[in-house]
Amino acid sequence: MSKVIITAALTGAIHTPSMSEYLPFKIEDLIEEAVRSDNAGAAVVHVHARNPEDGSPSSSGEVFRAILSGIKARSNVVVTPTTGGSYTMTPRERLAVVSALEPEMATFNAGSLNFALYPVLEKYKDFKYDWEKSYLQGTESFIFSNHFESLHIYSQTMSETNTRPEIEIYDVGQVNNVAQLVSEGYLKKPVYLQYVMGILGGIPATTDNLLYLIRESKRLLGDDFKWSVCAAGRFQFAMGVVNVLEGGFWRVGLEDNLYLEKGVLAKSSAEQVEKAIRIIRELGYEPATPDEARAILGLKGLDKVNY
Ligand code: KMH
Ligand code: ZN
Repeated sequence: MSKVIITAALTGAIHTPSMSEYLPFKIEDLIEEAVRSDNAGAAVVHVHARNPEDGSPSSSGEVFRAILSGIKARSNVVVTPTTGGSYTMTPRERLAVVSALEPEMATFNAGSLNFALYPVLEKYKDFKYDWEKSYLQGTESFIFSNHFESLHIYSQTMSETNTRPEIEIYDVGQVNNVAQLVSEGYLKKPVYLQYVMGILGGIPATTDNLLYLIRESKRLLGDDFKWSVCAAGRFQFAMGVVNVLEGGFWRVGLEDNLYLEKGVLAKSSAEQVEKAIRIIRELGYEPATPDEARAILGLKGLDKVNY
């Protein structure tokens, strides 16, 4: 039975510090979190940069370099920095990490959508930092822009740096965007997709929708692609199990879900990695090691990065 690639998404740009004391944003905490997730069995860690002072989303090349080189010094895990960044960044600012650090893999958001976080303000009232509330409220008028011109630039840049695009799919039409980019020669098969489910503005996290995404991907792209799923909040574990049973991989981590179980905050992404691996082992699957993930995804190797 093929190995399951488990990804840990450490912090993201969705959750803010006041939502959980365990959400890492300082450089040394992100490095520590990556090592813990590696030790727990993750093959890949997904990294956003945050301002070490106040935890606000950052596109700083220095911060990314400090995080990624700090992880590389202590772990062989595959590191996938974001090109999604946050809505406070321009497309060029979001992409800069790829040209600068030439990572093995980076996210590639395959289309535009509303990306709304403002409803969480019904739950969270008090904030430690003054940027948090306006950041969340600002998503009411946010369109996460990934039009074809930027998709062409992003894919060209990633082929120049031999960085594998981890293609984020938020809704079924974006699978067709990928097919278009393949037909234009901007993306090469076999592609690596990640279905991102349960974002307000994207496809809801249901089993039917996941099976539909897989079926539509096979119809449009053929059978030789690999895929993972990342589902927000309470859907994280249910969608992961379905996806593994369908032959896919699984992303967990505090970027997508702050909880280990109902009402219990996860103390780290590593706790969610451990839980996911307990579950897949009960089902007869084994997690992939970082090097097995490199072989499965055709990554260039940690010795080829620029950090
Ligand atoms: N933020 C997640 C919903 C990215 O960082 O470029 C999807 C993601 C994409 O992680
Ligand atoms: Zn992300």
